[in-house]
Amino acid sequence: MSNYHIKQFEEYFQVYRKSVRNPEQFWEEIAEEHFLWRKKWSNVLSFDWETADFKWFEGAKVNITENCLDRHLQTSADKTAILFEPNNPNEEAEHISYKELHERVCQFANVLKDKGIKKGDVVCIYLPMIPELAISLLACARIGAIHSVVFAGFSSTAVSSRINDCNAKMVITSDGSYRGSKTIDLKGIVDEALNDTPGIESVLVVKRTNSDIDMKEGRDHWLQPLLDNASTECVAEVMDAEDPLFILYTSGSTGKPKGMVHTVGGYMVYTAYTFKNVFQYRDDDIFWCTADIGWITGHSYIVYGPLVNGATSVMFEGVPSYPDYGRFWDIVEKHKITQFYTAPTAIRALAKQGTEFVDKYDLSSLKVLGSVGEPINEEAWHWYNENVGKKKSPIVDTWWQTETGGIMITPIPFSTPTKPTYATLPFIGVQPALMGENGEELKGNQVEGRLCIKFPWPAMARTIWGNHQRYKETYFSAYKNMYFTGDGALRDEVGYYRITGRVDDVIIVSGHNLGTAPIEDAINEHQAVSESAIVGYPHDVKGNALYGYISLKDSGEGRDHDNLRKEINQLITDRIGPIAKLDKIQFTDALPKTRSGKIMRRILRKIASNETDQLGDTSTLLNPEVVQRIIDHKK
Ligand code: 6R9
Repeated sequence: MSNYHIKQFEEYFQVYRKSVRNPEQFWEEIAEEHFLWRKKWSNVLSFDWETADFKWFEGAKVNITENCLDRHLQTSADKTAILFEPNNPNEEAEHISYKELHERVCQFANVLKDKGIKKGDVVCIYLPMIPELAISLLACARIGAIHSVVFAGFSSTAVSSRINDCNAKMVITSDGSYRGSKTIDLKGIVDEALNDTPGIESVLVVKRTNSDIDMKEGRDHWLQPLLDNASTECVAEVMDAEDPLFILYTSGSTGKPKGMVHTVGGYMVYTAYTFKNVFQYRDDDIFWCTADIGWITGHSYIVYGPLVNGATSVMFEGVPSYPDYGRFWDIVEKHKITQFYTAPTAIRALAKQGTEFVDKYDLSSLKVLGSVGEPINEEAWHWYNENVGKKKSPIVDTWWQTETGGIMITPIPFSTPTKPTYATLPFIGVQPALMGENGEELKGNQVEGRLCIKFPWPAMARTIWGNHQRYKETYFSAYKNMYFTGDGALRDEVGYYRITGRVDDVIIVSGHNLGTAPIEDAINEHQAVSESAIVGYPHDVKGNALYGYISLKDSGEGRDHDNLRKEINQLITDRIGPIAKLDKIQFTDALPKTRSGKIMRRILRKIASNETDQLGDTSTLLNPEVVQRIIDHKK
């Protein structure tokens, strides 16, 4: 009867058919049987594509932390919920049981309340991958505050713009963070960000690196003494299923990042259900997702999905190359990891080191391998399959997005036959469509088009914080009655999907989405720059690297180009963060433009990728002669 755990390919098809034939009934059954609700819904789903309004489990009352924590106390209080592996391999790993996690979340939640945080307030979290990060998310959720995690590699400008966009009242940060052999001054970055954030009333600071930092009287508070005085019990706030759970920013093709809003009920059901099936999670498994909780992958598959299922979820503070390139495999062996979920960029970086490191460790505990964040190329797929999975562990190439909340296209391990570079088949309840140039749906197999989803699913983002109009325009206006993903995809002869990459101005570098517009805005701030265009080009480790074409005022007469390059990358680091730095910068006197004045990025992309034989007709450009000059001076 229960469709909660799918174990066979046949079963996948059966359940899939059922889920699309009657989605409401399907999701109602899943929701009813496997979650703790304070009150049942009055309506499973209502939606309107025109206004872009979607509601799941309307009328239901729930608190996600009761599903993540309280519910497991009777059956598995002593089971490890979070297994924390510190940056330094000589520092002991920390096993936090469900009971302890429950207490620590409650204490933290009481501290938040004590500092005036109430249901509906937004709390910005800027923390490294330490247990307090997961705990702070749950503490917010406990009292109905909305968390907005900002990846702790973002710059102070990126932090302040996100804080102001969602009007956060509090920041949770740490004195510093460890990343490999480096110590990063997180609190300094926050201090700088807060020069410009009128809404922030208080800052909670976790002690991690014992760095010497400034604490602003009245605003900044060390967390630990507050926790010490807080009760380990905190009644969970009863939330509506459609109340916001969190905001998470993602890059868009235009300037400002989009604060995607996820709500409690649907997100809970979908992340839990995908976690269980996509990773074939069983009770004694030790699940490790290497993402940072600053990204959606960490939200859904380090924190919520695993904890709702009562799983043991590993959190790793460090980097794959420290103290050496064997660190991931050392952790797999040490903690007997059963599911390992990482990004192609990490696989490529490790594969570059040969097999010396990976061969040293016993990886026999592994059962399922996962990949996420960008297309996985054939070579990386085989390296992963042979050297990590020893050709025994299926690779789940999972396609999804911040906006989708959970995994959307993926094999089910031990069921779906995998195929390198293919995300294979839609997950239960997911109805993909490929759209052609003229807005028509491409039916049948062996077609390639723009990937859309033509029926709502429980974990879809409900809006962009403070800008529903932008949500509607970005995702629901390209095609009628469907969600447009921004990705291109093809469907092969058996119906398997392969994601071919972004079709908009978002470039995925090392698995991080970067919008070209904000990078160009940062560059254009430089007083010597007249305009700029950023494109991606293939890179063997990062997937894509960034190539900047920059035209200078006065044609850059008498300028020191090396120095300019440094200044421009520094500006990008300051405005966005080091992940957005350009790999190559070419100065030019002009950029190729259409007659309507649009920069022809398509041509610039071809030049950056050394495909100058495929430029097509450039004669219709406003300034075709510029193209040859750019080719002649290519970096
Ligand atoms: C979960 C996550 C979303 C974009 C998405 C697509 C790319 C993610 C992929 C993949 C090919 C996969 N992407 N998974 N491309 N194969 N398995 O990464 O969310 O950071 O919002 O990025 O990442 O282009 O549109 P997010």
